[in-house]
Amino acid sequence: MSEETEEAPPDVHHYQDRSEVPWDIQNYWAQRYKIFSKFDEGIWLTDDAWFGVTPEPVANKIAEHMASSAPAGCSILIDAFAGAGGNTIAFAKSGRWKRVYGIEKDHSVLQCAKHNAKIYGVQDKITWFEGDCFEILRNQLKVLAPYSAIFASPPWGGPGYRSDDVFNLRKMEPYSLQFLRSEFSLFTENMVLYLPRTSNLKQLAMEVKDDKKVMVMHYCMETSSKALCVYYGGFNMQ
Ligand code: MGP
Repeated sequence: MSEETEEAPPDVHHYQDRSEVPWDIQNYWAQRYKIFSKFDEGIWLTDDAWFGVTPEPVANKIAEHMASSAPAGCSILIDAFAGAGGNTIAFAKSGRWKRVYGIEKDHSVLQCAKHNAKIYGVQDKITWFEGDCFEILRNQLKVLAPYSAIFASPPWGGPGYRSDDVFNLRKMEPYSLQFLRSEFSLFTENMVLYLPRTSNLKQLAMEVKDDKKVMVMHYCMETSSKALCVYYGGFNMQ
C-alpha cells in the first residue's frame, strides 16, 4: 500500500510470522492468502475477526451471484455485519451497486475494514457505519429501504459451531435466525444470509411462508463447503 502511515489500534495486528499468532487462530492464519489474497500488503485483523472473515474467492462468488440475481430496482447493498471487510470489499469490487454500506459494531474491527478496503482500492465506493445494524437500519438508512438489499454474515457463536453435526439456527448466538429474519424484514425482504454449512435445513424451510421459495447455495473451496447462503425476497437465482 502506498500510504502506510495509518496507525493500527492496539488490538489490531498484521501477523507476519507464525510464531506471533495465537494458537487458536493459527488454522486461519495458515489460510491467510485464501482469506485475503493481498494479505502481505498489510491487511489488518483483530484476533476475533479471523473466525468470521469470508475467504476472498467465496466472497467474490457471492458478490457475483448477488449482482446477477438482485431485483432490477435494487441499487444499494447493505452489509449488516461487515467485520474486517471481506464481503463488503467484494461487493464494492463487483461494480453492480450504486453504493455499498458496511455496518460494524466493533470500533477496531471497523478500522480493519476501512483499512483493508483501501488496500483493495474500493474505499470510495463504501460508506461505513459504526454501531448496531438493527438501529442503523431503522434510524439512519430507512429512506434507502425501497432500493436496498441486505447481506448479513452474523456471528454464529464462535468456531464452536463445528461441534454440532446439525447447527441449530434457533439457538444461534447472539441473534437467532428468527430474530434476524424478523428484524431485517422490517427493512426489506431482499436479503441474503450467510450461515454455517451444517445449518438445519428444516428450520430454514419452516421460515418460508406461503408458496414462496428460497434458494440455499453452498459455497465451497477445495471440495468442501465453507458456508451456505440463503437468498430471500426478489433474488432470482437460476
Ligand atoms: P471454520 O469452519 O471455522 O473454518 O469456518 P474452516 O477453515 O472451514 O475449518 P476446517 O478445519 O473445518 O476446514 C469456515 C468459514 O465459516 C470461515 O471461512 C468463515 O467464512 C465462516 N465463519 C466461521 N465462523 C466461526 C463464523 C461466524 O461466527 N460468523 C460468520 N459469519 N462466519 C463464520
